Amino acid sequence: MHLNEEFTEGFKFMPGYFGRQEQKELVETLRYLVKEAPLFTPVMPRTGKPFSVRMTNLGDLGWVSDRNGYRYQPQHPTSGENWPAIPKVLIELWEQVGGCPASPEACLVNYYAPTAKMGMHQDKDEETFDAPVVSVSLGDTALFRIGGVERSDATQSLKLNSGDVVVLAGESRLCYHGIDRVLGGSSSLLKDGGRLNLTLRRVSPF
Ligand code: MD3
Ligand code: FE
Repeated sequence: MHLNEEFTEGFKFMPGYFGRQEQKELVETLRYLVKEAPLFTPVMPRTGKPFSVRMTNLGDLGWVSDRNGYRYQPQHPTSGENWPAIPKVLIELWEQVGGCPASPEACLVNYYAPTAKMGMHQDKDEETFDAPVVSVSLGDTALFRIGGVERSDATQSLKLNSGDVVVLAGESRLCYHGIDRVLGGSSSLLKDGGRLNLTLRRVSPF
């Protein structure tokens, strides 16, 4: 396999990082946390067009999008409560694979129904790009696409399966990326199907 070398500098793909039992435990933890901080449907700035992906966050800061724009904030947009803490297993993952001396401040939780997708975008709302983004996929397989730092750059596709971890550091941190589709019914991990993606992030400079 030569996948990593074909991708941009700093991109690390770790297929099957979490085994089935660890995935089940993580989903149980997330089920509890999502009761505390329910999934919400973000909308596009200005237009108010809803995302097909539903979201929530864990940690000191969470990413939200509404008619006023994209930003990180300490509170859930509808309950006004602080986000729940990032669970220990995810802090340990960051420490093991992130190569970053500072702790993650945000864990964005994306839920994809089998029909959901995410258009090509860059993650640029953070105040530092020196920290990596660490992603965990759970549930149905997704077709992930990653390009370069310019929207017009060539792209490559990769299937993200349940339990896979991706680390986006270095140049890959600012590459365009998106989810073209979810392969409904490809995993039995989530009883109602679909896919969860967790992204651990650092927002503030360190
Ligand atoms: C490449 N999430 O939340 S995870 C996002 O599967 C996001 O839900 C996708 O894009 C998902 O912003 C992709 C893998 C990923 C995450 C962050 C990245 C790839 C990235 C940041 C920079 C470059
Ligand atoms: Fe992204």
